[in-house]
Amino acid sequence: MRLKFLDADDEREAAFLAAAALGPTALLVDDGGDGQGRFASLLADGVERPAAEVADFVERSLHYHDAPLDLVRRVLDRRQRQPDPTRLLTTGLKATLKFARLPKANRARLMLIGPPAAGKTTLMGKLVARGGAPTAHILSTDWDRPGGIAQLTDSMSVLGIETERLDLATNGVPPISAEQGPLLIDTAGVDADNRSDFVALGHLAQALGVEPVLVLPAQIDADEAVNFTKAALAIGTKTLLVTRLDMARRLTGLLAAAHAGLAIAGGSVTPNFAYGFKALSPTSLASYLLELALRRRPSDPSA
Ligand SMILES: Nc1nc2c(ncn2[C@@H]2O[C@H](COP(=O)(O)OP(=O)(O)OP(=O)(O)O)[C@@H](O)[C@H]2O)c(=O)[nH]1
Ligand SMILES: [Mg+2]
Repeated sequence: MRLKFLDADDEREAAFLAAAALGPTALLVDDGGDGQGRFASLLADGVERPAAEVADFVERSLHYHDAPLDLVRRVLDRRQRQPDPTRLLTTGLKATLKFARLPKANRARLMLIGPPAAGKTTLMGKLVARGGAPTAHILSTDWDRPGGIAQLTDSMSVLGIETERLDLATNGVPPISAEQGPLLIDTAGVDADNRSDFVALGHLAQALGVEPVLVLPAQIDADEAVNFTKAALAIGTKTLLVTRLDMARRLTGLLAAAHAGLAIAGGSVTPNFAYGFKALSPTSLASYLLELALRRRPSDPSA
């Protein structure tokens, strides 16, 4: 038996870390052709499985997440070379999707954009709380909607940070240089079909010298995710953050958005304001995808 110690602030974070670090704990074996599959032999360290069995498990897992077919095909192209599911999926994801790292906390100049209730404001707190960085400048465009900025100011004031209003309608934006510390901007939710809102955010990001980052909730469906991705790419967004990873049973939207061109940087795994941001690498994402597929419930139509 192997023991691994993980450092987490709550159970949601611990559950995510365990799934992302350990990967699938069982192997799906032949089900006698009834299409249901069943779990049997535990994956023992160092035990190699036939390539076809490994590929079958990875393929079923990707279909469980409704992964784009092109992604499934390209992952499975590597089937002969990888002895276990996590490695096959990791190398496949690495070759097929883009991954990125957020800039270090003390150098971050980011603007979070995305659909209403994506988790942008909650993520602001997680980013501010990263790694003992100098106090960030916090701006928000979400101040004319009842309660919009209040959620941010209340939480930021607990961290001793003042939130400034940013008016999207005016052309003048406060110049905040890199020497003045990190700069994080929260924005009001946008509709992917309303491209002028996206364009306005793009201009603002350029004027302030910040990188727009698309925030999507993990439960978003593939079509919506691709719509948002296209609108975000059109204003120069390169990076994707995914929230509510602790609540999603399938990562359909994440895979669709990444397949459409955004680089996966990480996600959020708790509703807590001050912690629970996790970077996602090909390995941790592969482990998490396989683990979720294994956890599927018998009531799932595709189980
Ligand atoms: N379980 C869980 N809940 C989350 C996570 N991130 C955000 N939430 C919850 O999702 C809801 C929406 O979060 P907000 O941060 O207000 O989302 P927003 O994008 O700022 O929303 P608008 O400003 O209204 O567009 C809140 O109830 C959060 O507590 C997460 O990672 N896990
Ligand atoms: Mg908000």
